[in-house]
Amino acid sequence: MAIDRGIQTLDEFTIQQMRNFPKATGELSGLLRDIGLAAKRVNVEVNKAGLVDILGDYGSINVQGEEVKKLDVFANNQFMGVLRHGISCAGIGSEELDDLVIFDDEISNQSKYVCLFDPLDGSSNIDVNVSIGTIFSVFRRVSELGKPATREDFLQVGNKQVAAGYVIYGSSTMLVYATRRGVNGFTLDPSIGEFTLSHPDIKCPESGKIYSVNHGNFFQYDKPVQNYIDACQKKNKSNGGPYTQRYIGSMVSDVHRNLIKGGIFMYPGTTDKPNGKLRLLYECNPFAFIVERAGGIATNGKISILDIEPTQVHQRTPFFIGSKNMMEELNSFIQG
Ligand code: P6P
Repeated sequence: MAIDRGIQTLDEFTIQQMRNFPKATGELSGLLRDIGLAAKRVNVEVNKAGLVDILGDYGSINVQGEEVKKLDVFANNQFMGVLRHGISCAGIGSEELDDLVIFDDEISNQSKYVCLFDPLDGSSNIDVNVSIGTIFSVFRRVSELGKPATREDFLQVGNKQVAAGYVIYGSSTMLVYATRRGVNGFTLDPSIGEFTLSHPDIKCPESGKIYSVNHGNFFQYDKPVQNYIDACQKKNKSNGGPYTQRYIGSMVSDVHRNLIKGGIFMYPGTTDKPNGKLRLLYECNPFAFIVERAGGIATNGKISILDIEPTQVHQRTPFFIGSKNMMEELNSFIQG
């Protein structure tokens, strides 16, 4: 007799996915459940950030040279904590940590995966109540199990990711993650305190009418990028427009909106910062994996983000991501 269990929770969904792979050890499912738990704890603090003294600066500067917000540190510690004490992760890299943290204990050294995090992206928006998010990337280790994880486990090309996802702390709290089997979205149901499947099998619309870029840097962009932005502004009913410009300044929100509605997000290189601002390993790679699994495209303006061979944990890259047809039009401007 079929039992109607109602909407699937994240835990039920990951276990269902594991049942589809009889040889699965359950480590990846367990890792995703650990991330979901940490996200729920962060969500509580983000939702009351205006009420307690968790706002404001932590008084330190991170490796990026940016003021560290107290919530940044709290979020980093939550994700690092659940993974260090879980059974699925051998170590992490994080925007908030100068270098990698190898867990190096008997259980962790047997774990198959490593994770990279931006624990709270867009944290400069915390004090003004704009949506922020967590971004994560998961690799299978290339080093010998039973020994501590190594730098090579983390510096893998993006198309080697086994999973990637993000949490958006917005009007509702959502966790979206991708594996090679597809992209699924879960919305936190406060009545049961569980992420529940709300957006099964997400596909990025092939076309869109939203372009997302910081116009303040326009005159620092390369000419082809300027020409594409100019073309976006000239779209009308006769050539697939009119387009709308939307830029929240919180990448998780901007990319999530485009993933659902269609659109393009750009953080190009500038004359001041030729490699742009966004970090490859824990911002661009995970979103590129997610959006490409959903049918979109992500590049650095020249090659697929997922083909970039990383050399440093915090390296930056120009970033263009979104609907297939919009990315192909951008590429036609860049190719000239
Ligand atoms: P700018 C937030 O600090 C962030 O890393 C991304 O979330 C966001 O897309 C970008 O920076 C915004 O940068 O230079 O346009 O303010």
